[in-house]
Amino acid sequence: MESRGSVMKTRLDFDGPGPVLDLGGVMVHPGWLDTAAQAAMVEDLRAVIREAPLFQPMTPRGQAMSVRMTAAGRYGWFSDRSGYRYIPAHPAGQPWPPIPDSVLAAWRALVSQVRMPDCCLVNFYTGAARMGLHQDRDEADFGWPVLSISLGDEALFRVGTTTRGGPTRSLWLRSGDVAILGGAARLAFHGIDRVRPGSSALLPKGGRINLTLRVVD
Ligand code: MD6
Ligand code: FE
Repeated sequence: MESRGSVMKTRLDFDGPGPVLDLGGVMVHPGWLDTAAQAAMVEDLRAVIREAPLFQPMTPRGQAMSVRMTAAGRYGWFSDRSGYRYIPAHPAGQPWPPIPDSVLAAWRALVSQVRMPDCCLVNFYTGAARMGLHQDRDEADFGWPVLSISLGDEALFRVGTTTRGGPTRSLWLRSGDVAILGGAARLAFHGIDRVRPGSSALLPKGGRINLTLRVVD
């Protein structure tokens, strides 16, 4: 049993695609996207953000989240004083743009060629942003995994069990890594403790983008 808060060291000198890492049932594919694929995806995401600008959600308790967000697909995830939920349009009113094919390709390769995700949540982290431990449980069917893609600066990803307060393990996610929360780990608590500013050259102004693809309803 790993001690609480241990950081996996095995992948620190790892570069490029290779074996899948199992972080408490969360499957991590290091370097699944090569640099060219990452750059192409960022271009597609720039178009998404032009149509659906990043916004800063409020938690139900009324605090601004440190991560800025937007979305693509039939639904986007949203939070305000009324709670967490999926909404069919950007808060400014326009429909969410379609999920780029470059992003869907990862889902097709790793999850399903039949059922496409309903939502691609786009999270943008500056150096100070973090994401507290949470479960992704606003979707109707936990039989579908959540697929996550990391782009830009490295981030310390913490994964626990399905019970709050259980033991956790951590891993630095790098640009191009893909993580899948599925099966018994679908409802695992997880979060981002911090990002490492300047650790990637992918985004000219720095920062980190995390995409999560979900089947919503
Ligand atoms: C992040 N990720 O990597 C936060 N959720 O910035 C998530 O919250 C997440 O990585 C569901 C599935 C995979 C994830
Ligand atoms: Fe999550």
